[in-house]
Amino acid sequence: MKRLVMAFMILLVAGGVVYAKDYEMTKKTGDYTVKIAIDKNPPVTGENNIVAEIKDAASKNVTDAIVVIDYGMPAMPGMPAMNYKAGASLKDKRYAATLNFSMSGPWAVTIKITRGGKTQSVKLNVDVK
Ligand SMILES: [Cu+2]
Repeated sequence: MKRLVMAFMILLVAGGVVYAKDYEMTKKTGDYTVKIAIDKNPPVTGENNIVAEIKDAASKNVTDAIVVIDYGMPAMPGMPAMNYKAGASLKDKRYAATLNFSMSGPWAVTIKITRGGKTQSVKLNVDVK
């Protein structure tokens, strides 16, 4: 029996390696808690799908916001600063967008949440492979 439990645990661990988890993080801005997930871990050059779940102070899903994601890279030798914008659309109570990283390296991603005429944002730094 002990051996069976052991084998099952090994399977679980091995399975975890095969099915790598999303790139996930939780950030706060004002009353909002924003849970962010990117479907590539690590994020890669090209298209990456990002979803942001926004909850208010009462832990209720925010579904009436306008969410825009700004992402870019500061200027570097031989490359001017790059800045892109992606509008997010609501899917399953989460805001979804596709980010297209044109090169590897450090990218700054800002999620802007506008609701009731007020904009709040969360920032994250993504190391693109
Ligand atoms: Cu660059």
